[in-house]
Amino acid sequence: MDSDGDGSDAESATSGDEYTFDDLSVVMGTYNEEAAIGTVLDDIERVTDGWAEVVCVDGSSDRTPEIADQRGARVVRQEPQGYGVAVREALLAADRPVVVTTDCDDTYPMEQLPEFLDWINRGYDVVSGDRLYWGAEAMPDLNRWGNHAFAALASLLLGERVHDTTTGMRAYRRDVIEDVAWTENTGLSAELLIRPLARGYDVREIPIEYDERAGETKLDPFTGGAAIAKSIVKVCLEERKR
Ligand SMILES: Nc1nc2c(ncn2[C@@H]2O[C@H](COP(=O)(O)OP(=O)(O)OP(=O)(O)O)[C@@H](O)[C@H]2O)c(=O)[nH]1
Ligand SMILES: [Mg+2]
Repeated sequence: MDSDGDGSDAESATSGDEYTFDDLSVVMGTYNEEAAIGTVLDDIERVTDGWAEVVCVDGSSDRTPEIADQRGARVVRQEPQGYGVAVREALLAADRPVVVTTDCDDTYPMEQLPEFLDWINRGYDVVSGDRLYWGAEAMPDLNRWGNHAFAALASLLLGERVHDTTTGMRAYRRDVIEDVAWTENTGLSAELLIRPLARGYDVREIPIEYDERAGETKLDPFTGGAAIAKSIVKVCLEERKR
């Protein structure tokens, strides 16, 4: 992976026309996020001048889907079955050649969408937002320690240093999404980084800002953390056997 700033791995791979916001889908799982969804969708609209497609896979019992629909997002209804089930569906529902994931909780910087697109245009297949680079002070301590531990575990098993395995904000070329069979639920975010890296795709981590969450968390840090650790070990071992 390249995160040293010179872009040496992938820059030469760029060819043809560059992707614009017209080529971008921003996708998310949404589960009772009425405190945040208006701001998140307004930010995407403002930053991309209304050009990006937005897909919300929604399991809410509050007004989240109505707010999303009013703001022009494509809303796919789904029984709540966990983070990964929703985000996988959202990734596969996206129509455009570049797909960015986010959480719908106003933690991730939509202002950095142009940077993500820029790194894809430089030839990277996956661009991963590293929340820990700037310290992630807004993150609860337990989550921050857990996220450092997940990154250490994944780095050890992959034989390559990764810094934030559980970030919710990444950009992917559509081919990557379509070429891999995704299996994890709570651990999907880690899987979405590990399998492309293990298969030789060009992956780059970039520093991102991370804000305090609006609304209630949907993740239990203990059961969720255990599920993520298990997914990291399982996915790394599966990739070694391929
Ligand atoms: N449709 C759907 N969305 C979900 C489900 N579980 C979580 N989500 C969404 O997935 C995203 C991630 O969930 P979060 O609660 O933010 O999890 P987290 O980022 O690990 O935890 P925080 O640090 O509290 O933000 C949010 O946009 C949720 O609304 C689900 O079962 N169904
Ligand atoms: Mg979140």
